[in-house]
Amino acid sequence: MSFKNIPKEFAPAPRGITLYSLGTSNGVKISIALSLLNLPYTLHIIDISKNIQKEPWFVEINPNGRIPAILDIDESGNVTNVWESAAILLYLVDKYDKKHKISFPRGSPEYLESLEWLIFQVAGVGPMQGQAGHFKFYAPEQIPYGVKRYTEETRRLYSVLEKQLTDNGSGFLVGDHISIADVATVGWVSVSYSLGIDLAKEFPAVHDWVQRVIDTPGVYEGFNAHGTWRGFTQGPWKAPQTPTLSDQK
Ligand SMILES: N[C@@H](CCC(=O)N[C@@H](CS)C(=O)NCC(=O)O)C(=O)O
Repeated sequence: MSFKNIPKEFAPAPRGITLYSLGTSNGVKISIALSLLNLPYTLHIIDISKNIQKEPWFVEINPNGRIPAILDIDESGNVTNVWESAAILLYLVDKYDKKHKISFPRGSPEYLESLEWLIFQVAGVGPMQGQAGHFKFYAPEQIPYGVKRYTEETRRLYSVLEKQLTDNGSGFLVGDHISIADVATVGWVSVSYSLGIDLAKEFPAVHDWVQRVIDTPGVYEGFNAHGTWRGFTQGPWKAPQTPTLSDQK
């Protein structure tokens, strides 16, 4: 693919990673991972309310016409195009996380576990919570059954997270440190207040985990890369008390 049709204002940087995204629960996954890995990147905000993601040039980058997507251009000008948030996270750690800061070595039990929780997010938490939000806020007619079904299914999935966090005991979903499993999930769980889910009361381990992930240096910046994350302005989350990446610079 030549990507010749990309409009000038959305042109990728000549070298390195260009991220096409927005501050949504799927969008922040990638900016958080890039921030945790301390990788420089060029960001193009895609305004999905204007359907930029459905324009032909964007559909060449993501055939599904959704954010996020990346282009990564190497020294020789070879372009790697990745779309679907979990595929992007896996690509980033495979290529740039040699020290396993947010991943685990291939072949280890934690590697497999992190895949399981990553896929649990993209196949479970994201779609179910997304539908709950759709029925509650965007459906042209109010269908109480739809709101109830998807909100209750979101709660059920959170109970699975609650058990995993309690059983794992490290404070993170997998192994002894933050990983792409946490990164993929936190953007969704951190806005669950809008569905009327009271994490502190209903899922205390999940509640504490969200704040712990936010407090991990780099995460706060990643959340805010596209503008202040609504979880910080409307939700119960606090800016980290511990030094953040930008404080350290
Ligand atoms: N499974 C996809 C979901 C991506 C997705 O649903 N993105 C939303 C924003 S959070 C989007 O682009 N919506 C606009 C649209 O559907 O046209 C992923 O994980 O990357």
